[in-house]
Amino acid sequence: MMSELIIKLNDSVFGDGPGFFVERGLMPKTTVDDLNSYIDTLEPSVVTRCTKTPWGFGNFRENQLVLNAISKCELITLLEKSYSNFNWNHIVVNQKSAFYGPAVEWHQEMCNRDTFSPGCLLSMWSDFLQIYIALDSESVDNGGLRVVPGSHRLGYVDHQDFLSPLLTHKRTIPSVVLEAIVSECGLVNLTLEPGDAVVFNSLVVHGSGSNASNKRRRSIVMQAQLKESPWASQKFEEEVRHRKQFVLSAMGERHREIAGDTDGLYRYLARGS
Ligand SMILES: O=C(O)CCC(=O)C(=O)O
Repeated sequence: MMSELIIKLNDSVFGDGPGFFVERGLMPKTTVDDLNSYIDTLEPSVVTRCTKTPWGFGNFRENQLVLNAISKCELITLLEKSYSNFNWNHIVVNQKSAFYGPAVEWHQEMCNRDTFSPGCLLSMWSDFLQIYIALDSESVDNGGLRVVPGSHRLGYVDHQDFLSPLLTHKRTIPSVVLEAIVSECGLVNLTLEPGDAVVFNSLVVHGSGSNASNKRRRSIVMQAQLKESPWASQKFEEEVRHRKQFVLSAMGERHREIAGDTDGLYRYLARGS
């Protein structure tokens, strides 16, 4: 099993393969059920704007109950044993609530390297591993994860600053770049059952659509740090400043548009104008 996993990681994830693999039933069904029941009791830490539907529940990397649940996943315990400096950078739950779950922008994980590992170089992309575990059934209909196979072979691609539907700073791949990448690599709409996992590298392009269906899409999104890397505090401070400043300036721009044109904005919708 150990050698099988290492082969899969070396070939499919870090080598010339698709950059990801799907591990069916990684988390046992009873563990998924227990985890869902636990999350149901939590107050969300992030909700969608206006509709106030839950989106996030904070970082669980020090939550013993969640750590126990993920320790039930054989592949994860094997990973922890295989890498001497194995660590979780983040373990979060993304919940796309029925009807109002927001889309996730198209990106490569490395675009946010100065948040999760400030100062690390792009050449260190294989020091990180993404693990995504579905806690609900998901497909493209309820905003399931979509990946661009083999996109890591293109290296790091252009990203632009982006204001997410939750009004947070994100980075996303410009549409012309994305079109070129997808026409070269294709696009996979994953269909996952609760407990199925997707293991992918930090350069694979991925994103997901909004959830307008009546089915919740909840998942665990984890990032493993496989090797130790130095923490550049100044880079981190700059990153935080940049991310805050972008949101303030994008919202300020919108504020000024509205303040300068209150009537015009609605007049074209009004009868008789
Ligand atoms: O929740 C999603 O659809 C995207 C998750 C994601 O960006 C990730 O797993 O790294």
